[in-house]
Order: sequence, then structure tokens, then C-alpha cells
Amino acid sequence: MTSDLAIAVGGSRGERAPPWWRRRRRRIEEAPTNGRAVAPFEVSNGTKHDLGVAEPKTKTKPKPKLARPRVYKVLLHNDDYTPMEFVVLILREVFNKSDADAVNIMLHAHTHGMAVAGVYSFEIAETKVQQTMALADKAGFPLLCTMEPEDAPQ
Ligand code: TYC
Repeated sequence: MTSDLAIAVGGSRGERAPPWWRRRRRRIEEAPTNGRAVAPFEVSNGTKHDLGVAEPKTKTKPKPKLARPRVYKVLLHNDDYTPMEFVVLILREVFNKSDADAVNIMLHAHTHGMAVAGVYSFEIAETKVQQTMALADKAGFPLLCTMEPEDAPQ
């Protein structure tokens, strides 16, 4: 079926739209919109028209959701043979703790069985574990140092 609009513009017979239609369309298209987008409109035969007025470019890229980098706790385990002074020394030299913090962490491990010496990225935690174990080994003490993800279930 040929719609009214098609007849009006001669669309169904492949003819050019009459001059009044083209003038009208040009007037609508050239009307100032002050940067506003013009909503697509629908004509009586259901055809959707979009005047194609440029929308202000406000589209921003969706922010990629970054996974939080995993961090690792380095743990010092208590034992009956490693001297307290040696553990304090490790905490100061390897974990850069103050004297007071080092004593408190050592005492926590001594009384609770273990203590968190620090929280680091994987590589740094791994290095601190290796340094601690190497120093304890060299000194002949059985001090145990391990690491685990900070969010690991206890
Ligand atoms: N319990 C040890 C002692 O009495 C001291 C110690 C503290 C050892 C903490 C290890 O992680 C440790 N000599």
C-alpha cells in the first residue's frame, strides 16, 4: 500500500520530492538547536526519521573495573629456640620496623604463636620471606617465616 507521505513526496514512483517539501525539510534541518539533540520523529506511515543533528559529544568510555591487586601477609611463627633479640633484629632490618614496633610484633608472635610482620605485594613478600629464612638459617635458628594472601580464610 502506498502511504500518504509517499504520494506527497512522490517516493513510491521514484520521483523527486516536490520543492515545498525539500524547502520545509531544509528549514527543519537547519533550525538552530543550540547543541541540543533533536529527537527522531515518526511520520504517519510509521517511518522513523532522524534529522541527524549532532549530539554534543558527552559519551565517555566506561571505566574498566580494575581488580584490586592481591596483597600478602608475611608471618613470623613462634618457636622455642630462636632468641627474641634475633627476631627483633629481623623485624628491624628486613621489615624496616621501629624498635618499639619490632618488640611488639615479636612479643605477639611469642605469645600468640605467630604475628604479621608486614603486608606487601607478592614479589616483595616473597623476597622478605627468603631474606628472613636465609638469615635464620645462616645464624642456625629454626625461625619460620611464611606468606599468605591477606584475604585468605583463617
Ligand atoms: N619464643 C622465642 C623465645 O622464647 C622467641 C620468638 C619470638 C621466636 C617470635 C620466634 O617468631 C618468633 N626465645
